[in-house]
Amino acid sequence: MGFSEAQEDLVLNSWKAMKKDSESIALKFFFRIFEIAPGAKQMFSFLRDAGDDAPLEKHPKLKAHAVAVFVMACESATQLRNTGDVKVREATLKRLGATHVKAGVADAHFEVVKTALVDTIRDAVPDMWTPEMEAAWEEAYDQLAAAIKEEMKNNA
Ligand code: HEM
Ligand code: ISQ
Repeated sequence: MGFSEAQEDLVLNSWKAMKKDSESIALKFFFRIFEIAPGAKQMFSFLRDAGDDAPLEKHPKLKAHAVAVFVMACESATQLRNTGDVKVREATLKRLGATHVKAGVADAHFEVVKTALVDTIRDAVPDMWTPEMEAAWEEAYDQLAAAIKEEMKNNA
């Protein structure tokens, strides 16, 4: 499937609308992942190290990582529209492959994170939300996930 300029716009415009609330959106994204897959919490070293009752919103890495997922999906949308392919910068991809292998992330987790991402966006911009917007985010995410999974295989 080709990725059109209209699809890129759907992704970029909704992210633009969410950006000012990226702090609370990052938290919601995280909580949604743990609602769907409670066991995933154990994989995040910065949560383990902090102890069970440390408030999640105090974790500096949490917001940065969550926002990075959104930003990378946006970059993926732009690349898909421009070239029909997703190329993550090699150094970044190597790091992501290594981090995720080390954390014990499996293929099924990528579906969990995709659902959490889509749920979070739908909640954040309900007035903009359309099936076309959902499909555009899913395609951008899937292509990005495929690049990371491929690198994870090389790392295993
Ligand atoms: C760490 C992005 C999928 C779990 C990270 C980091 C980024 C990131 C940017 C920060 C560390 C680094 O840069 O190496 C992404 C993207 C994904 C994705 C773009 C999909 C397209 C997943 C999935 C899981 C997951 C499916 C499983 C639930 C983790 C964990 C860490 C991490 C456990 C390490 C946190 C730590 O212990 O420091 N991810 N991720 N990620 N991610 Fe993901
Ligand atoms: C890291 N990888 C995937 C999803 C995430 C969501 C929130 C914070 C960090 C993450």
